[in-house]
Amino acid sequence: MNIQSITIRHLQMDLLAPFTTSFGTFDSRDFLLLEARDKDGTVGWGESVAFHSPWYNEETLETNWHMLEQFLIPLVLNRDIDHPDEVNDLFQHIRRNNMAKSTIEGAIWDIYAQQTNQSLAQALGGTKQTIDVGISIGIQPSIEKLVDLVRGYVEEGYKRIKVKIKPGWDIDVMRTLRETFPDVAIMADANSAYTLDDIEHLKQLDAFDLTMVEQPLASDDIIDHATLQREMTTPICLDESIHSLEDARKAIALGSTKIINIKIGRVGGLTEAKKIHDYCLAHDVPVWCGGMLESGVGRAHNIALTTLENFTMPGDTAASNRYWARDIIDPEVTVDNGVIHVPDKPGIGYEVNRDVVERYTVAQKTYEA
Ligand code: OSB
Ligand code: MG
Repeated sequence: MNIQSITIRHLQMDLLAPFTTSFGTFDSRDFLLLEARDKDGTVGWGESVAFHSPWYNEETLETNWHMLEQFLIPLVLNRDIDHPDEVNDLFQHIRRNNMAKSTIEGAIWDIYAQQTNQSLAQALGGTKQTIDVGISIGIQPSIEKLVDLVRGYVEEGYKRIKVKIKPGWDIDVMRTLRETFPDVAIMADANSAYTLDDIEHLKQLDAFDLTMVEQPLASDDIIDHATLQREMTTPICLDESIHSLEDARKAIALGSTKIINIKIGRVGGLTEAKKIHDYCLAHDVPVWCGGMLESGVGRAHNIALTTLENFTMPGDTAASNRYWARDIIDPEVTVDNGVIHVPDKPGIGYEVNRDVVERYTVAQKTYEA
């Protein structure tokens, strides 16, 4: 591969319904879409999952654009690259900015898969033809509204229900859900809304047979989570705290996490995501693929990654129509009785619809070799 041009687009897409977490509400999604063109004309796509504001982590759409323009694109343009794993090495001396790195690395994986005539899933070493998916539901105005939503998604076939929690929207909510849906796999995601002072409070969750509780404590913590895990029977799953294989190794060694949520952007790309997957497989730690309210491009990357064997728990990669009136890919992602059929076409396996992309684009810039 030898990348000759890269176009960054800023897209703005309305969400069909607001999505509320313990750190804020999203009404629409602003993100960067990256298009890379190889010297042989092959085009690959990547998506930055950074949000408009630094709520989930320190990156934003603007910091990603800055990192891409000033540092990452110059490292990649006009350089001979044999395998996408090399991109991870090329970026190694730049600290963090993982979502920015992942944007470009994902596009190069897409090109590599097409040029070797494989689906992205195959290129990554994935074997599954279908993947199990769950759904993540934001904080609602009332428990009744939440119960209605959960009922609808259970009827649609989603294999696991994840509910956002925060102080004041937690124990009663989870109790009601468990009583209403005794046999459904249910979990809670706190997005770092608690501290160790809440240990006695959080322990009440143990009564509801939850599959796991995701990131209850600080986004940069792996010590207090180990303390909490010793006190709780519900497995803790880290999301925000894991940025690399090294983080995963340390968190597992400390007993801070029994399950890992892998997000491609948060860990700096597919190569690092696969390393974490492989390490967890060797250490009997199940993983699942998290979501960042992605458009079709990021969603396609998530689907491909989830075909690796240790993704044994349903992820957050729901159908396009759970988020968007019209996704930017053809076909849109559909969920059939809780599973997504993995495309077998070369690359990400979905066609980016340039007319739709155009409609959502508010800014763009091209960088040539
Ligand atoms: O913590 O997993 C999270 C959405 C925005 C920010 C953080 C998270 C989420 C989700 C939604 O849970 C997952 C999705 O449906 O894409
Ligand atoms: Mg999470």
